[in-house]
Amino acid sequence: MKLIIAIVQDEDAQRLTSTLMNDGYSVTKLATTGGFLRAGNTTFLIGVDEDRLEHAIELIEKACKSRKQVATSPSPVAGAAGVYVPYPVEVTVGGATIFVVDVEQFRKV
Ligand code: 2BA
Repeated sequence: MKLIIAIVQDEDAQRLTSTLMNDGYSVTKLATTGGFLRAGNTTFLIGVDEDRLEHAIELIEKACKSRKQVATSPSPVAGAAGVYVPYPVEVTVGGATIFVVDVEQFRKV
């Protein structure tokens, strides 16, 4: 068995939940926050048998779009006064960031 950890944008989370549930996957959603943008995103935990792993990843790919987001980041120290000046940074986020890890045991007790 494998555990998929998929970090997706909040905008895609509802659609992805429905898609996965309709195909019989068990899903847990966590409300998470990206370290760079400091904005909310959604992390899915999906336990799958190995023969369904690639199909699950295909569903994630289809449901998650990449988008541009603007973040306000502090610049490095400006001048000798040590003042931080915020400036906008445009980054392309997602579709999805996916980790696949081996599950040593899966038990429901
Ligand atoms: P954030 O950390 O908020 O990052 C949002 C987007 O900002 C990233 O999109 C990337 O395009 C950009 N970005 C991140 N760090 C950057 C940096 N140091 N300099 C310039 N741009 C940077 P994605 O790569 O699609 O990542 C989306 C979210 O997935 C991330 O949100 C984070 O929550 C998670 N993530 C991505 N890679 C990860 C990793 N290796 N480990 C854990 N979480 C990760």
